[in-house]
Amino acid sequence: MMKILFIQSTPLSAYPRLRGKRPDRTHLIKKRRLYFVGLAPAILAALVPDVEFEVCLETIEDVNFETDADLIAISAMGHAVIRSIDLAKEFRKRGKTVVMGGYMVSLMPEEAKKYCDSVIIGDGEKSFVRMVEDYKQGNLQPFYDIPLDELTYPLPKYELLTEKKIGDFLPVQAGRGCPNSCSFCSVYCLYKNTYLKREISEVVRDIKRIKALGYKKFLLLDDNILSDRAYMIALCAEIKKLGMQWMSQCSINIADDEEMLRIAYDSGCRTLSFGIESISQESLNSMQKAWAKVEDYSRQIRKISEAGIDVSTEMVVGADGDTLLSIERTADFITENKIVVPRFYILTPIPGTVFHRQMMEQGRIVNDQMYQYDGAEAIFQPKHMTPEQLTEAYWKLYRKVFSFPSILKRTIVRKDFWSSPLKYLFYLYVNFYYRGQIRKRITPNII
Ligand code: B12
Ligand code: SF4
Repeated sequence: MMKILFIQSTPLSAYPRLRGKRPDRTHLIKKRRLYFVGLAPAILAALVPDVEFEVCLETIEDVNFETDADLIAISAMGHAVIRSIDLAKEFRKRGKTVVMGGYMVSLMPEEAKKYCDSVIIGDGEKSFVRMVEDYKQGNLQPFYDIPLDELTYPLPKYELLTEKKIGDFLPVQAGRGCPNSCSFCSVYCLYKNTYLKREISEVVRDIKRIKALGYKKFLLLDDNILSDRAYMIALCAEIKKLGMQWMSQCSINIADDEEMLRIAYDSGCRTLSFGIESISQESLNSMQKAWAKVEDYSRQIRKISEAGIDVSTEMVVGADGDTLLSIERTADFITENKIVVPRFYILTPIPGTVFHRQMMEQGRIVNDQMYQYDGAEAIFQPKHMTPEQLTEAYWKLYRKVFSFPSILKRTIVRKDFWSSPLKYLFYLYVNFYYRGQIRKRITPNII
């Protein structure tokens, strides 16, 4: 029987553990537990049931270079691609056939192909099956890019994930893509404005399986579950029957749709993450995100919280409207709005995105070593500061948001603490965990 080893590589930390040393990017980020796991290996394994499929999540497991697998399949997210390339080189040195896929290599297939035998561009559902067939026939092609006209796949092999040290929830996906066009976004870059959604019965099948495996929660991995309102309403109606809790991400405009908020909560939605990006409207406008309104943020966050759904946020610093002062004030915004799990990145022009093209055209890229683009260091010339000032302002912001006073105000010193003490104590734990990451200058998003 043919055997595939699938590896989800881990990123390299930009900074060594000891403070004060120069960044060296040789330190693999390792964790005892990976709370959020991706769905790609479970789907790919299900697509080729006649193949033995082994999964290595490198953040929590070591790669077995002595494997007897015939084919090494490596996935790459963002800057972890540099580790994927190192792995590809090492396996090829050992005489293995290596294929790569995932978001990052889909944005830079020609570059990725230099290091492996074959690259899958975009969705893998059709391409991967063809690739495995071709491999068996000794006819592997350099690139596979078979677009999907509908999104459908067999029941993911969740057992490949449940045996690992992961969180108390499993991933499900209802759709891919997003109708918005934010200039920095890899999702927009791959899917443009399309939204591929699965049959609701198929999504429900997966959730039922998760429930049967003993889980009470799931993570809906969609980029924006609000992409199709009617679909979301119909999906929530089915999810509600299953009595599970779930979390996901969507655009903050859900706050202005009371009916949708109620339906989501009733179906078990308890946490939503929002890419609110910036407290500068000028910055939002510069990112093709003018539909988001800073003046509405506080009210919207309150509305969502009042509906019983916890708010987590993702923000970027360094866009054209940002100043050193606005970045500093972002910390106050987070504390005042009691965001329980805030995350930040330095705005980064990922090759392939509209923002990258803009920065190239304007001659503002100051570091063209794309493998260093980890969202924790400025690599372009911001409008109102130097790149070095931006990097420093970013870490200062993180330190302030994860200072003891801010952590306490956002988690346990709040009026609604006694409504759900265990939940807020859990958030307190997550905040302390993040604080530890920040002290090592690791962007705290890999848990
Ligand atoms: C879950 C998730 C995580 C988890 C899990 C990571 C893990 N180690 O398993 C956490 C939260 C830890 C995480 C961390 C990071 N993530 Co992440 N993550 C996701 C998320 C939300 C879902 C991934 C998923 O399962 N999707 C569903 C599956 C089915 O889709 P898929 O992964 O694209 O896989 C399909 C195809 O791409 C293809 N495929 C994928 N891999 C491979 C490999 C081979 C060999 C083949 C043949 C095919 C193939 O087949 C699949 C079926 O079609 C995506 C957003 C998204 N919607 O996908 C972001 C996303 C992939 N992450 C992203 C980033 C940037 C990161 C970080 C680098 C963030 C950071 N700055 O630190 C880190 C890197 C961590 C790492 N180990 O590499 C970006 C990637 C952008 C880019 N240009 O690459 C995304 C797209 C988010 C975004 N909107 O920007 N992430
Ligand atoms: S709303 Fe989110 S997923 Fe959609 S294009 Fe903007 S950043 Fe990307």
